Amino acid sequence: MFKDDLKDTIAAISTPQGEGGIGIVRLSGEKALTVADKIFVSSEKGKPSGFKSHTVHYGRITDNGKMVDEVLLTVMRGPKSYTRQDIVEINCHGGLLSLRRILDLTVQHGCRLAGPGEFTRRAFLNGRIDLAQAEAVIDLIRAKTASALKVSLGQLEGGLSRRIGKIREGVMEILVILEANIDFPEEDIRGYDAEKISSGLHAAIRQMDILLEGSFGGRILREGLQAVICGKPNVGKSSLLNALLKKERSIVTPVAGTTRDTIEEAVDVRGIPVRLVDTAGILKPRNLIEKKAVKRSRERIASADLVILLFDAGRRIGLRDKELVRELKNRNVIAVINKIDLKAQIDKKEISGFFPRVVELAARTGRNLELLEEAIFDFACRGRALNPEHILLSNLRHIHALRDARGLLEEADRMLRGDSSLELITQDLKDACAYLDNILGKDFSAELLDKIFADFCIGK
Ligand SMILES: Nc1nc2c(ncn2[C@@H]2O[C@H](COP(=O)(O)OP(=O)(O)OP(=O)(O)O)[C@@H](O)[C@H]2O)c(=O)[nH]1
Ligand SMILES: [Mg+2]
Repeated sequence: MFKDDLKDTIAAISTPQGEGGIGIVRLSGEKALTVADKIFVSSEKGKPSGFKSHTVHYGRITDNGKMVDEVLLTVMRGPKSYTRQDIVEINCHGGLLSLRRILDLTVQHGCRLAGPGEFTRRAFLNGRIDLAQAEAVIDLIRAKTASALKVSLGQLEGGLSRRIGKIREGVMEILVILEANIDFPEEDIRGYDAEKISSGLHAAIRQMDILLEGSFGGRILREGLQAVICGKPNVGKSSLLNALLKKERSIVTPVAGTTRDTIEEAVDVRGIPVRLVDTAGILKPRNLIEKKAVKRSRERIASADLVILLFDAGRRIGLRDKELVRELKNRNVIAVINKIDLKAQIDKKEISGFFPRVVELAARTGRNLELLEEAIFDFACRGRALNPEHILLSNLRHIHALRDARGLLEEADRMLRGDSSLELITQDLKDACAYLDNILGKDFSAELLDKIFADFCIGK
């Protein structure tokens, strides 16, 4: 388990591994400036510990008088810095060796290597940002589309935190009234105030619902929509994957059973990040390889947000197709009739009887591909515009916590209308607040922080 020691001065390479125009070594902590004093020389008067905050200085990093690299050094004194501690950033040439040597030097002079996300963790622990904002940092780095980036920027700027804070405030106000009533039961405020309390609870629940409504889209923008292409062998699944990706990623042949393993690729469908999966055709396995291939296909189908079920326009619907239709009856399916360039044998009406959304296209030529893209986009938006400006909730941890808090408020409301004791009701409200606090990180455990920051890159 990670142990926070904010007294340590931490150091890390903050730019990606590999060659680059510039690379950055970042230090944070009370010794950042004195360590910089020991390794930085310049023609300017004074040393980093004497430099003004938020200034950049040209010079060299040296090791025992020998030059290591030519650099620009930035000084940011706490509390006006990312971590609220003194920060030094050394911009050097972006070769791995130069970066490593500078990092080594900082360690020799008293820094400790930073853990994943430890700079952001400090920003949180020192109260510059709350936990939801800290989590937005990694989402921002990982964002795959412009819309996903907008959502995480909104969270980083505190949009989600403010909304959660407001809901919490509302719940706290109710708690205060109820607790007063517990303390002074003789002044029976229950009759009249029950109305007021109930309307307060409803207002909080409504606010939660607004956030939760956007969360489907938010989660998709954050994690990507997993869409699995499936169907009988040879219907053109791999051709469709390639067409959507606009590159020859999957092997396509006229031989049934070409694809054996699942193939996953990311694609941007009108701003929606989609994780597209090509699967092996569902067939009656003739050998162990096919058995494993079909098993894998089924696993991917089971975990998909959206299933793209392919049919071959040039063939009648067969037993296997029907089997798949039955299996997928209660799932989110877009039915695709592929190979519309061929003479139609398939009964389209039968398919639209199974699934409301049917798209006809030719994967080989790309004809009508835009109709499928539209259908995927519509599914992700669920009939509403997926407007990143209105989405604040995207992280599964936040979604679960908010749902749990909502459940407790509903229960409290039910109890209020019955004759449950006020103690029980207030306990529910307190627990609901605890869930909300958990989102913002007002109450946290080292384990939770470890779990969240383990996903971060070192140096962030
Ligand atoms: N006429 C026509 N043929 C197509 C179309 N799309 C794919 N095909 C052909 O159908 C054959 C099978 O295509 P694949 O994409 O390999 O089919 P698959 O569903 O991935 O097949 P398996 O991996 O074996 O399950 C190939 O010969 C493709 O060129 C289309 O729109 N029209
Ligand atoms: Mg294939």
